[in-house]
Amino acid sequence: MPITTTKYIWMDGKMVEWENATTHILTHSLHYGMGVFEGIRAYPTADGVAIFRLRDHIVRLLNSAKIFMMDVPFDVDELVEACRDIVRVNELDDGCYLRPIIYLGYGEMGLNPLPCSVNVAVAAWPWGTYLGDDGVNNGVRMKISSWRRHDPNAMPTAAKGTGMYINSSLAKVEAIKAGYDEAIMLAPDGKVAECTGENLFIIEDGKLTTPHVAHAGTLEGITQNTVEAIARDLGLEVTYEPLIRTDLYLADEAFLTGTAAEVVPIQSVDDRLVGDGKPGPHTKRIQEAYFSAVRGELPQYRAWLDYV
Ligand code: PPE
Repeated sequence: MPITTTKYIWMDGKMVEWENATTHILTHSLHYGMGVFEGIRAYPTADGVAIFRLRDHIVRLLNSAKIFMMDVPFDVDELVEACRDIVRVNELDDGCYLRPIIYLGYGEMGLNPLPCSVNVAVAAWPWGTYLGDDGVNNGVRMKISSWRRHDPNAMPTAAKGTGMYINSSLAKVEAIKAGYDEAIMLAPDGKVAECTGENLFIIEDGKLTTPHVAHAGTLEGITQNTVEAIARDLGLEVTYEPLIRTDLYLADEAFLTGTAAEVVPIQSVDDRLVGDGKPGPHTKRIQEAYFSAVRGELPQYRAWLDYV
């Protein structure tokens, strides 16, 4: 998806003009893929633009860095402030997507990352619906990928590491080339894990089920956690259980969750319609509540908003 440029990008504590926010070709992370990042959204609210679950994202970012043994020269509070600043200076009052990234910089080559400089940047730009407006309204067509999700002992799936997304991109390309919207990846043991950049839920008899990080090597989604809270508040049961592919084919409803994607109904999996192929009633209620919560319209979720 093309990027809409803004004025500034925060780099190592300074506001740098968008076109000057560049790095050297021998930047370590570019060669070996060891970087960590986050995707965060800010939404317009009645009280001004607010960043959704900002602190939770920054904590996950620093946890990812900890897993990779990156010594980050900024703490949670400083990075939270950097995110607020980047929305403010770019006057992104209608909302935006934020992309903090921690990467290993220029000056060292070779596979030992420990001597490398650790650099941090935060960009923000307006970003529309990730899987298209039609997907949000009518659902997306999914294909189970022939690419397995990472084994957590080969790649630490709890970390949102830049190089780990080769796996996601391979699955995404396979799905798109085959005429689908998005891929579902299975864990090495064949259980359902997640999508290329989203977690997923199924609903059966009004009960939600989603795979857990510990049994499927998924990323622990912040949107997944938000939806869990919303669904419980709507009186629905939520469990973290292993799923196999036919659970997806036979579910009453299914949807995926992610910061970029938000809440998107699943229309079909491997050409089997989920339910009647239309967004189901529980999915619609959850999706509506999610869109209201992020926009500050539901007081019970307002503590998740970080007003800029
Ligand atoms: N799994 C993966 C693999 C993943 O990348 C994401 C976020 C999720 C689950 C959902 O996590 P959360 O955003 O906390 O609910 N994917 C980010 C990157 C998307 C991109 O194209 O880049 C995102 O949604 O921002």
